[in-house]
Amino acid sequence: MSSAHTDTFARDNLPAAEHQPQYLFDLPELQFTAQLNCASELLDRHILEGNGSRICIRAAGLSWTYADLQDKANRIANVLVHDMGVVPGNRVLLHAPNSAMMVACWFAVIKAGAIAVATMPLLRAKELKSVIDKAQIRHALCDFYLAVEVQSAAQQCAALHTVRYFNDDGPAGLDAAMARHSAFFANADTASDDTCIIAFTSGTTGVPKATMHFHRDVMAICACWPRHVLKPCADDVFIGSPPLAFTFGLGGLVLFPMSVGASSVLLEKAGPPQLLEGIQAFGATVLVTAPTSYRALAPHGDALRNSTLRRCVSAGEALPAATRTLWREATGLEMIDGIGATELLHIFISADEAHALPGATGKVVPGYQAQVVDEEGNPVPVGTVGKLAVRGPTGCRYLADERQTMYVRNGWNLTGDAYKMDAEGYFIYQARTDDMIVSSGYNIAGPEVEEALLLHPAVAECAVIGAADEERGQIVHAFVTLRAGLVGNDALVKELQDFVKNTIAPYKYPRSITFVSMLPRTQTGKLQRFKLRDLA
Ligand code: 3UK
Repeated sequence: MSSAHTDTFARDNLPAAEHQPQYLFDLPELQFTAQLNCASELLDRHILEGNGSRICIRAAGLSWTYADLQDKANRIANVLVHDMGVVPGNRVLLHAPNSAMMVACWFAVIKAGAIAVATMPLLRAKELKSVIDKAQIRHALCDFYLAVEVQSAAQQCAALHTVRYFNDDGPAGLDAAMARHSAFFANADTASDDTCIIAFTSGTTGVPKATMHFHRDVMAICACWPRHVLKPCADDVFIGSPPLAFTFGLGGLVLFPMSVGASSVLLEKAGPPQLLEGIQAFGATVLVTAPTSYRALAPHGDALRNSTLRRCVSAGEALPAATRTLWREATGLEMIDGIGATELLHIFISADEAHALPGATGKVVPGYQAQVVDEEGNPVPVGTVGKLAVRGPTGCRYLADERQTMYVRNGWNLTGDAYKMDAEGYFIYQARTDDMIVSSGYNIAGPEVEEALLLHPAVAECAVIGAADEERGQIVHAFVTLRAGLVGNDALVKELQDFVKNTIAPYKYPRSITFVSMLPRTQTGKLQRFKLRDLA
């Protein structure tokens, strides 16, 4: 295996071999060649196989074939190498909403053997600066529409010296530079273990961690969950909400559709109204979004029931059984839940429609192994709550970060989730390990109380946390948003409390309930429980 990286930053900052997880490559589809550039596999291959005229990306007023995307990506790769001085191994910042140009830039970076560092479009200069400093970034490709924050970050980061904007009509813009360059580009001959993406975790607290993923990792995630669970075909039309800077979005909206020659609809804004409109306008067949988005879309079930939609993927947060039922009753469609993590790149426990078990995430995805362990890392008996441990072809490699030894223990990735496994091998989510509520000595998982509350017709959304309490250590405190037209009062508090007591073990009921108009969430759709803890 010979690395193409003349800039050895990524390799120099990998965790020591003994701190990396154990990797599994047992499946025949996980046999990778020593030299591998994932852009050749996901993009150029389709043109070589005669499928260049198939649609690859669609967006409002835009339709690119695979050949179109290759043309753009090759031109941008030439701009990167010849105008901007990018060499293999350099990190390139990508900052844009989900769009066709964002995807072209991503492939250009990969083709050049550089490392794509995609960032959420809502990041402010201060947050961009921490990404730029941590990944030591000198080059950036950004949407002109986000130029203000990027320029302000660039002023504070001396190292960032070349920034090109797309959607900038001026002579210095990326589009003008692309026109001056050839549409041919010979991809860098990267090693399968050359890093090609650095993904920042969307952690709800603390300093963001940078995870490093190789060309082979990108191909490995395409060979595992989509191939064995989602089973997409070339005629599928993907649509969804997660940003491409979130690996849930990168996989679900770019890598997986392209791995089978399908197409993807990219929406710059992807709230429930835009998703609904997009599904209808583009004839989408696969929807990729988070549980809250399914709850918000459910009232439009009739429109969706008669649409082209056939598969619905939920990840990022636990899918409450009540949401699964709501969606099935509204649309006639069973959901595909899956737990993934930035550290493992994508989904490793999931179940297809036929194997879905309400309240469970699913079974381990072929290619991965998972177990529930105790504090010492020993497997616990079936039905016992413990820490989720996973290993497979992908795994955690933090860039120069002491937290590596917390995430990887004895070769297993510890995701920070409390789970139990049943006798059939279904994994049942409890809570984040640090979110378990301990009240009067009882362990209570907030999501279980949330599940119960969601079954009540007045509840639109809810979040349950442990609030400090002198007598009991912690008490169960629920934040509830009500369905349109309803008002919260003491009578409703009492009604919800009684409802929970009648649904699950009474000691788990929320002793305190606050009605709120909305719940705090990250840009990846995750509940920010720490913000609620501060409130409580
Ligand atoms: C939680 C889930 C229960 C869980 C992600 C799909 O979410 C992704 O990555 P992040 O690094 O967060 C990882 C953590 O999120 N989680 C995600 N999915 C589920 N909990 N059920 C689920 N279905 O705490 C996990 O440890 O932001 C998801 C694909 C790629 C991803 N990066």
